Amino acid sequence: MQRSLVLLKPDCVQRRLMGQIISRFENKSLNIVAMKLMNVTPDMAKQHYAEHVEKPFYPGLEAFITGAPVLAMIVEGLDVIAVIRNMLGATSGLKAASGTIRGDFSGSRQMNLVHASDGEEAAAREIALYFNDDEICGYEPTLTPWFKADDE
Ligand code: FUP
Repeated sequence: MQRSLVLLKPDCVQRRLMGQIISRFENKSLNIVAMKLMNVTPDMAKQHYAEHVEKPFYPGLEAFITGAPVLAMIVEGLDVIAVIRNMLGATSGLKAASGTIRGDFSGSRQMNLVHASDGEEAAAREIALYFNDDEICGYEPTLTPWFKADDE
């Protein structure tokens, strides 16, 4: 099992799309093991987007991500990092394929609704940035035998 840090960004919260996005993850049989509504501080934003801090678009990105609450989640599943990135679609909602979350709901490069970790190292770093260990509620779904075969 793998874990990914997912943020429903301020545009998702403000546009009342949280339920629809969470439903997509539940429909895919993914396991939500932590969740909290929170404000991202400028300091957290700089840590989260460390690779982008020097880029021209960073000030706007920080203002956006700190401008209203986010819903932070840890989502668990087989190959969940790649599975969720595929569900999100391309970074820009203008380029994301129809049927993906961004393709269906976003018409913007910045306001693309959802963040998800892009690799195992990023997932570990981002999970530690947003959650304490005692906020993570791992559990075995009782439907596991109907979600996947024993050898998967
Ligand atoms: P992603 O991994 O899909 O979140 O995308 P990136 O790490 O490339 O970018 C991080 C965030 O910066 C994206 F959610 C959108 C935003 N961004 C801009 O606002 N302008 C840009 O030119 C590029 C990215």
